[in-house]
Amino acid sequence: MTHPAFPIELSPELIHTYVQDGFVKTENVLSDAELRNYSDAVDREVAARTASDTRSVAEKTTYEQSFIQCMRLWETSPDVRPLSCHAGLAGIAAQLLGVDSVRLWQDQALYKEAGGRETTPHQDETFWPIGSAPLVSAWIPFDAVTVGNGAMAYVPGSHLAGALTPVDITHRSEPYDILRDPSLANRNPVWVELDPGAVVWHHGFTVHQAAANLSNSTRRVFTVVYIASDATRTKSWPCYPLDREGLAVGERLDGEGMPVLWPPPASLPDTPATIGEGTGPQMQ
Ligand SMILES: O=C(O)CCC(=O)C(=O)O
Repeated sequence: MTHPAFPIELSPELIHTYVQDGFVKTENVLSDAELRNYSDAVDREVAARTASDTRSVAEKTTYEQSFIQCMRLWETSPDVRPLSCHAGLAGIAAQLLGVDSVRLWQDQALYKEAGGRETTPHQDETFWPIGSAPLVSAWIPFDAVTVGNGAMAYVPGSHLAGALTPVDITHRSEPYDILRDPSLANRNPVWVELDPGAVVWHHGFTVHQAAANLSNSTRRVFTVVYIASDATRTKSWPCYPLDREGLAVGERLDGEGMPVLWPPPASLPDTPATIGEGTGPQMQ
């Protein structure tokens, strides 16, 4: 089988860093023009979806104080779709996961408002009924991020521990203190500051958190989560993207809400016929 050339080819050293640490930074992935176009498009979509919410940060729930979360923007915004389906990003995801093909698991805006609280340390993949399928997140800031305005921190090698106790990042119940999990052997999270255009990638089981936003402006971040195309549903518990496609336990992830993004499709995927509940805040 022949594969298309990757638009952005990673060095073996970068891939090794990801395999070893469970996270890696890639510089200069998006040009200034792309950042401008995509951030304008995401800003517009977030503004449209949150127009009726006039609450201050202090009036929001603990979860909402971490970020404004809008999901599946590619489904409602043709202007965001080229970012969610970006061949360069999807090709990087395939290289990091070491697979021939990846599909979209989800995209979302995570806008941490000025004064927003930290994001509680957690693992992502324990939230979803997909077992330990190869899964990687691209965390794409539109502006420079520092520890002072909401940068992420990752526990190196924590992905190798596999699924730990899920953390209730909504704070509806007391969240598990995952940083104290014995399998992490008191390893400390490493903060990653980024220039615009850079992207940081993390494995589905990497323990990560984000700092509070102590600055005067919103930390604007977009994330795209990729999963190996042959992943299957492993549990029956409710999960919007899988339930929408009517997928039973054991079935392969497939359907118009989870398009294959690498190898790149001939044209951008169409808007799914069913855009329903899944666009607002959810555990991520
Ligand atoms: O941006 C944040 O505050 C948290 C992001 C996160 O947890 C993720 O992308 O998995």
